[in-house]
Amino acid sequence: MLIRQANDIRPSEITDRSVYLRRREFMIGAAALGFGGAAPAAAAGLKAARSSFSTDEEPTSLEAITGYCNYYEFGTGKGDPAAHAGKLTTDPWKIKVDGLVGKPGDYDFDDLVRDIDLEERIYRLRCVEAWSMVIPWIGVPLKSVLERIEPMGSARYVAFETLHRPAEMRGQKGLFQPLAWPYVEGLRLDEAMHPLTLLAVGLYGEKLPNQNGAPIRLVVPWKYGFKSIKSIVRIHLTQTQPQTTWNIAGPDEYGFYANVNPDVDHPRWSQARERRIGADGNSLFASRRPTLPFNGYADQVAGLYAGLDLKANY
Ligand SMILES: Nc1nc2c(c(=O)[nH]1)N[C@H]1C(S)=C(S)[C@@H](COP(=O)(O)O)O[C@H]1N2
Ligand SMILES: [Mo]
Repeated sequence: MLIRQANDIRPSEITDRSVYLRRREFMIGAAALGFGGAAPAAAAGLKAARSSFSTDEEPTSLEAITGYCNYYEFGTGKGDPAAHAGKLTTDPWKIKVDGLVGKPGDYDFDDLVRDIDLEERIYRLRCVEAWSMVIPWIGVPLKSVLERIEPMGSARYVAFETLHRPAEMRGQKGLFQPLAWPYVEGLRLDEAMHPLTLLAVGLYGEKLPNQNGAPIRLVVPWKYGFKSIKSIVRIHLTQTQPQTTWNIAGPDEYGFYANVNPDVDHPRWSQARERRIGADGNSLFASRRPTLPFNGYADQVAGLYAGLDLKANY
């Protein structure tokens, strides 16, 4: 088993994270003073100022973020993505943009994000399986990419697709397929345009590791993790609500909205509490922290759902 138990994080890793956070602050301070690129420790990484949307909670270790993953294209085990995603070719990487947009096309992924300032966003991530992490993403607001491709007035939803490439994604080979491929997800256009919605290209100051969705993935911090689709190859604007992979797999268990909601239990387990990986212990009896409505982002996003029955629209 490659994955160490979450409760055996070494003190040195905690120090690493504190150093990382101070380094980031130094960089941002330096950038403000006009020394942007001069911060030596940051020279190899992605340059990004930390967004004020960031939480000040302790980030989960890089080791846990990259070692404990859900990415079923590489297998259903938490360690499978770390073990097998290295195989994936992420350069070149094309993204098909189609549907109700003024600027459709097959884009090189860098062209879609070019000249948009990278930001660091430290977000909570709450998986529907009742565990959570804090991840220092680097990315761009999805809104700025959507504006670039010019959604038409008739567009109501944004649909996303992950790569289907069985030759490099071993979870897509063989008789037993846990999900229908390609993995697909979607958002209402207003959710997609919300300032918290991110297209991530990195984490912990470096390019995204393959197991976390290289080269580009969605991050929607107030929704269950499965909405945050990895390794995007298609962005499609539509008038009708798109199908989503986990809803196809279990319509009673996984809705289109999938807003984090401690008051709506999964049919097979409670969503009232969660286990913070690396912080809450790993045993069955370890303490769980309360799950917050909209994963703690209610102030920013609850207004998107005014008048919507959140129990019916889970
Ligand atoms: N293409 C694809 N995207 C995916 C998944 C997946 O299996 N395939 N898993 C989802 C789930 S369930 C979660 S919790 C998050 C996990 O992201 P992380 O492994 O980077 O923490 O990715 C989401 N995006
Ligand atoms: Mo998840």
